[in-house]
Amino acid sequence: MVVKLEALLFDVDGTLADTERDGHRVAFNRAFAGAGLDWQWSVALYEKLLAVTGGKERTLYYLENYNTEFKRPENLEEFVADLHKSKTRHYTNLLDTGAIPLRPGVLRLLNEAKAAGLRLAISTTTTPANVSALLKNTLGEDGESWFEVIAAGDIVPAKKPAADIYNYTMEQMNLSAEACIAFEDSENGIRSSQTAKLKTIITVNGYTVSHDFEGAIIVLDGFGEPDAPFNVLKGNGHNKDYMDIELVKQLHQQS
Ligand code: XBP
Ligand code: MG
Repeated sequence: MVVKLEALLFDVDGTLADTERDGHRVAFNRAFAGAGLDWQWSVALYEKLLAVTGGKERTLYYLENYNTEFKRPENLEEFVADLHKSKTRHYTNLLDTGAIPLRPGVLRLLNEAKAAGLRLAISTTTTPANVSALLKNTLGEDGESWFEVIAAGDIVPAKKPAADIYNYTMEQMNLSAEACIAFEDSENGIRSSQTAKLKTIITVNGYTVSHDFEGAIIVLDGFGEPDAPFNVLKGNGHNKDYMDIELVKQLHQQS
């Protein structure tokens, strides 16, 4: 017997909002320029860098693989941490201008979930300040209160694809994986949610469309809206045109 669905666990970057190309990437470049560095992360290079989650981890990965010429300061970790603090300021400032909206269908789905009495949480590798800024600028000043748990960033030692952030979220909510469903957009994301034994709904974006989503219960090109249907890339859409709570429940019941 399938356990009743109690909670929806959301990834942020790429899932709730398309933040990477025009948000995080731009903020990294502004931080680099501000620090007098000539590093430029193009749209194409950033796709490769997204192999690693976490901004500090991604910067180190860049230096190790794409900028080996750079003369590293002795205190590299501290240098990267300072750079990343500046990146976070640029990113949250960018969000404060309203530059990044929620993906179509997200607001409707969150409202439906609340009305249906489902519990909501966030499980992300991004920095907590980034989540606050996104939720405030899209849902309103009380945006964070829509979510019972906001698990983010360095709160767990190992970022996605490790399962830690999802396990942490479920522990906080005192829920088993069977009672939850995860929403993700990337391969690192689904590896994390699947290792935590969560059924996972995927909505892809430009950066993740060719990722491997083996084991996802469904892969969609978006959440869809009544006047803008989604396309099912893999799985059974149960004759629906857009993601609503009925479909979420149907997908959760699927074995
Ligand atoms: C998101 C990330 C984050 C952001 C940047 O991955 O990898 O690193 O790109 O955020 P996911 P920070 O959507 O799988 O959680 O710079 O704050 O780390
Ligand atoms: Mg993501």
